[in-house]
Amino acid sequence: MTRPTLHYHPLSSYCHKLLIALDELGVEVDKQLLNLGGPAERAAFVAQSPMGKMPLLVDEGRPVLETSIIIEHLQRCHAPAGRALIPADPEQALEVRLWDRLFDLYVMTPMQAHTADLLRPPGERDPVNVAKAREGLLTAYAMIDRHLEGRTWAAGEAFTLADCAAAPSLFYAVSYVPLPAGHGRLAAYFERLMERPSVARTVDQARPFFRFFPGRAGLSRRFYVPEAG
Ligand SMILES: N[C@@H](CCC(=O)N[C@@H](CS)C(=O)NCC(=O)O)C(=O)O
Repeated sequence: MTRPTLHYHPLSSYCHKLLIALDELGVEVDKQLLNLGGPAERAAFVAQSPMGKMPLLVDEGRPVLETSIIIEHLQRCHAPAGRALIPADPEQALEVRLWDRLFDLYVMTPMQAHTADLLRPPGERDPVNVAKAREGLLTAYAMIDRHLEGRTWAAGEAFTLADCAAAPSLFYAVSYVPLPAGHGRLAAYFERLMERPSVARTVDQARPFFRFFPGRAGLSRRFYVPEAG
């Protein structure tokens, strides 16, 4: 079986979700850094990922899209026996998929809205949309903090797909909207995520690129130290 190829960027939050999963599953891929600034590379990429979204996995010549689907595919077709991020039990699997969706939709999406706003020219910023994204994040933080009562990881005692989604979404989200006081369970969960070796390695591979992250001013100094001058 040939190794799949991963088209990615070291800074991208959804690519982080997949890098964490690859590490947890013990699956090797050939990594290709995407440079979407080049028209030829962009055209080749969009031919396989029509919405222009990364990461893209190509397995045996077939594009596999959407991080949650890619991770499930890797678990099914490439992970060694005993390595899993989606449990076999259907009820537990539903809980994992639910929290994967909640992190993608209600943490990642408003986090990305903050980034998108910063990428606009100053005259075209949309403070109403940013305020809405901020409110959305605060609502999500409260929901997650309540849910974590009695849980180590997002779906219970095992690290799963849901935690792969949680780590990068929260990592970047708190650079825009810090965790409010009073969300002790969420704050402790965030620290557990950052200490997880697969997550720490994913953050490490991004460190040289954080100076290009539009929200870098909000990143904790333990992850990014602004250059002097
Ligand atoms: N639902 C997609 C989201 C992927 C996504 O939003 N990727 C971002 C990078 S973090 C992207 O490709 N953005 C480029 C663009 O929107 O032009 C997934 O799970 O793979």
